[in-house]
Parts: sequence; structure tokens; C-alpha cells
Amino acid sequence: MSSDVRFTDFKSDKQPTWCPGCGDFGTMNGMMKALANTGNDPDNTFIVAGIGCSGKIGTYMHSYALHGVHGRALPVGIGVKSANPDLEVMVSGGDGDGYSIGAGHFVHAARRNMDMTYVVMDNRIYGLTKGQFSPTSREDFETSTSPDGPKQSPVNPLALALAADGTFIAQSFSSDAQRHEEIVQQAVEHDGFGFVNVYSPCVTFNDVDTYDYFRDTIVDVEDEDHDPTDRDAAREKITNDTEYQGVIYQDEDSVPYNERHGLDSNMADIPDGAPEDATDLVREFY
Ligand SMILES: Cc1ncc(C[n+]2csc(CCOP(=O)(O)OP(=O)(O)O)c2C)c(N)n1
Ligand code: SF4
Ligand SMILES: [Mg+2]
Repeated sequence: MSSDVRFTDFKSDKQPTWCPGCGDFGTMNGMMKALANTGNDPDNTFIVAGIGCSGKIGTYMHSYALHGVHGRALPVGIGVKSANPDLEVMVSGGDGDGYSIGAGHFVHAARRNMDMTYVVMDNRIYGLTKGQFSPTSREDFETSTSPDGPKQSPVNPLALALAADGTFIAQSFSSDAQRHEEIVQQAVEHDGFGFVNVYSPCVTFNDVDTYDYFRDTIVDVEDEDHDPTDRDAAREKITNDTEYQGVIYQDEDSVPYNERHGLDSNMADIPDGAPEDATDLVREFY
């Protein structure tokens, strides 16, 4: 790790193809700043990205990265951290990736409490596949696949995380750059699974969950003197339908899975007596 790293060191040389104005720009900037502020650098950072517009982040950031299979970013991130706990692992994807096809992984990642960060760019729509409703879409949101609205209540990702004994549960808004950066930084610093659901508007396919909507409705938990270590207070905030930003819940006694199980960087080494390269391993297996 280096102390003189700047957030721009985390930018790759690829030009983002996100639509102009997409919330994902702000979400990614805050992630890069949080990583730099916490003394990380591209050489010790591993980004695992989901599939979606959001999933392109692994290409736009300069670090180790893996762009895997839709809905499977979290188990890959857990595998990376297990193999080398010295790495700073950040997993990122969309609301479809994380709360639809990947919902099972989300719940188990929260309860496993590996020391990593999970940032979801929640635009309440499937962006990449051009505007189908997602698990966080409003009940009456008219889309190409829901002409009268999905007619089912949206998933509450913070409630899912709390029910699964998540140890750090937060929400931020990509356009409130300073607060977003602070909140992601707290997630990175947390000893355990730091989960941040980010309001990250899709300007092309979602005309209800817009920048104006979030600017007008978001309430900062800090303005309500919220104590994030109070689990009952957190449950009340998570279930009362207000669009909150801030750290909603944090278990200060959290001990991450990798520490509880004594995982260390030696696990990345090939054990004595094992074949030296992957080709030999495959030959031996067959
Ligand atoms: C197994 C599988 N199923 C479906 C798809 C098609 N697909 C690609 S991205 C996506 C959803 C994208 O929505 P979200 O995760 O919210 O990301 P966004 O584009 O909104 O950032 C879907 C259904 C796929 N690539 N793989
Ligand atoms: S379609 Fe929506 S989510 Fe995808 S890049 Fe454009 S604005 Fe962003
Ligand atoms: Mg989405």
C-alpha cells in the first residue's frame, strides 16, 4: 500500500461508454476516492464486477479486476479474498445483478461477513438490456416488460441485509459526491462486509427515480441524530419508506470471516509437493 496514491491512479485508460449523465460516473468516482483515502493502490485492489451497465466498472477502473457472470460477482469476490486476504476486494454491480439473479449470493455474503466492500449501483431498472423492470422498481413503474407496472412490491435490499445479520448497511446518492465518498470509505474501513446501496440514476430508461426525485426526497440519517449501532433504530429506518442516505447499521464488534477462520495470504501459495503449473494440475486431474 502507498500513502501518496491519488484517486486518479484508479482510473483506467478506457473511455466510459455510459450515457452522458448516468449516475454510475459519480458512483465510480466516490469508490476510487474511498480506495485512495484508505491507503489502497491499484496493486493491492481487486474489483469484481457484475454484468450490466454498472458491471462495466471493472474496465474503467485501474486495478486487478474480473468481469464475470451475471449475478455471480459476490461468490467470486469471496473466493478472491479467501485466496489472498491481503487484497482489498471491492465487488460492484447493479440492482438486477445483486437483488434478482444474485439475491441468494447477497444474503449469504451478508451473513458470511468476509472483509470486503459491496457497492450496488441501484438505478431501479435493467439498464444494459434497455429498460425492463428490476427488483427495486416501483410497483406502478411502467416499462417495456410491465406496461401497467410490475404490480409487486420492490425488494428492500437494506432489510434483506439486516435480516441476514449484515454488519455494515448503508445507502448513498451518487450525485451527493462528498457524502457518497464518505459513506463508501466507511464501508471500506469496516471490519467485515461493507454494503452500500447507491441511488445511481439511469437517465435513459428510468424517468421516475431521477436526480430531481432523489434530491427532493433524500433524508440524511445524520440530520436525525441516528445511532447506527442501535439495531432497533436501524430496523425502524430501513422499514419506514423514507429514502435515507448514510450509515444505517454498523456492528462495531464485527469480526470478519477471514479472521475467524484464520485465513492468511499463504493460502494463495501452491502447497508443497503440488505440481508447479496449472497445466500439470489439469493433466493430473484427468
Ligand atoms: C445469466 C444471464 N441472464 C440474463 C442476462 C441478461 N442481462 C444482462 S445485464 C442484465 C440486467 C442488468 O440490470 P442491472 O443488474 O440492474 O444493471 P444495470 O444495467 O442497470 O446497471 C440482464 C438481465 C445475462 N447477461 N446473463
Ligand atoms: S442505460 Fe442507464 S444505466 Fe446504462 S449507461 Fe445509460 S444511463 Fe447509465
Ligand atoms: Mg439496474
